Amino acid sequence: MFIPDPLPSERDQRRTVPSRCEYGSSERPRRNADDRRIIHDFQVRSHLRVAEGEVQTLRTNSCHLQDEMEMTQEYVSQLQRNLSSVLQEYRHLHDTLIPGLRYNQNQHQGALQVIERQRQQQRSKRSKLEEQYRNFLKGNVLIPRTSDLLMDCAAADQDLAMLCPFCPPRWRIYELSCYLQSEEAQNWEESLSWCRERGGFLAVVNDEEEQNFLEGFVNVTAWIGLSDHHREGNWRWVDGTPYESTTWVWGPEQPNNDGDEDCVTLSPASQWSDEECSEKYTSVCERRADQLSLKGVILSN
Ligand SMILES: [Ca+2]
Ligand SMILES: [Ca+2]
Ligand SMILES: [Ca+2]
Repeated sequence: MFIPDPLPSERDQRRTVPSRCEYGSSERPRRNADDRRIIHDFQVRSHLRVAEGEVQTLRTNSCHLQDEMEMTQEYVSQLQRNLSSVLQEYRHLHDTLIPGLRYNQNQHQGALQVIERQRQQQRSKRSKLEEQYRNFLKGNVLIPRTSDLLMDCAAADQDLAMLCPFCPPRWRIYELSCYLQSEEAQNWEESLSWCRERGGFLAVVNDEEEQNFLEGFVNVTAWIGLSDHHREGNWRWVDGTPYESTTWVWGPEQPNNDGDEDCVTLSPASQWSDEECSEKYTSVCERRADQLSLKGVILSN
């Protein structure tokens, strides 16, 4: 029986799968190479698995980072909203509350000033009440100095006796004298009598202060109590006051005895002039003020 040779291809195929026993000593290197390739492939696959794991880890981390970034952005947005709200509240406080507080502060300061004034007034009242109480304990009577009659009162001595100068009706008080100007014009002798009839004398100018008062007191030219009709150039005051002891307030070029001028006048805001005694002028009279003694009285302002 004929058995044909297998086709080369089949033979080769058969050789590709040799039995373990078919390997000769010459095929051992090929086997080592295959082993290395297998080992290499195994190592590559292992590295690939590790790499795939690392890639997966990176993906996971990347995802977490993205989540954290989104949370951070949301947090930043929340902070911005909070900051905007705070700024809005600050503007509201600055525009409304702070001016209101300043207004209230000014109101309070004004109220404090009023209270301080009232406090000072109360202290003053208390001081006066304490003074009144001390005077009450001493047996003194306190009278307010509200009447014109009491305006010139002054304590006379240490016993607190109060002397109050006063004038008759229509007379004007100045220091401790009273003054009255007539309405009718008369000669000097008639004026002298007119004043005596009223308890006074033609005014005697004792000093510059009295002269200043009289210049403001008279409203028209008036006789005063000075003359040299007894002897030319020998001036005498009607009350006996020495002429040399008083202030001389002659006007310009006076006295000039023009003709026969022996009596003296005083004019508003002006000085003395000698005139003829027969001329007619008003009279300015003077008298000492009466004085009322008030013992045990203290005047309060
Ligand atoms: Ca006088
Ligand atoms: Ca004369
Ligand atoms: Ca004259």
